[in-house]
Amino acid sequence: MSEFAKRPIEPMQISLDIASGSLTPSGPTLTRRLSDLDGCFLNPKEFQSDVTSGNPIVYDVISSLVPETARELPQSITTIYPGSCGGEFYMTKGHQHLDLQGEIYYGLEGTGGIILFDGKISKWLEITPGKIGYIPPGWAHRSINTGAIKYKFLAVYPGSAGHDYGWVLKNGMGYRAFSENGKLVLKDFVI
Ligand code: PAN
Ligand code: ZN
Repeated sequence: MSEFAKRPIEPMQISLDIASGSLTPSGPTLTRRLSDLDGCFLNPKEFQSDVTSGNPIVYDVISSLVPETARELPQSITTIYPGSCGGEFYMTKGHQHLDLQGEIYYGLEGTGGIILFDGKISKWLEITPGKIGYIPPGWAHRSINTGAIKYKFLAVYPGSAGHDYGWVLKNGMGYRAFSENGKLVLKDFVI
């Protein structure tokens, strides 16, 4: 233990309730409404109109008590609501890790996936319950709900990874995920 400036968190058991998407014990919950995703959707008119007429919740993220500090492995549950804005499926903001470290997602409920972009190459990984999505270091990632019910997944990531949202605004996200007759259609992301 001598190499640790401060003792890491104690071993702990965490209960995951998939139906409610909750962790016990849990840390903070972050709720993102449509207005928090300004600049993410392609169609500004549809975006503004949906914000004005109800500003729905797009997703929430429940964190465990494990701190976002070096050497720890925090977890979170993301729940993305079903829906679309201007024909694009509801999505997370998307980010690159400030410190380029990998991450694991594990599908819990619903149907969705991850758009991954390393600045040149774009990938899509479908995530359904029981599927693990591996995000290698250096791949920006954005999650999409492609189904008609809530899409939930567990994320486990290095505590020192950090979240760089500006990277996506500057470099784009590789693909956009459109709903055409309820089916996923990926189109190139044009900056
Ligand atoms: C996830 C994401 C979570 C929300 O825990 O942070 O799904 O997405 P945004 O952070 O892009 O809004 C993760 O990838 N953590 O590293
Ligand atoms: Zn991440």
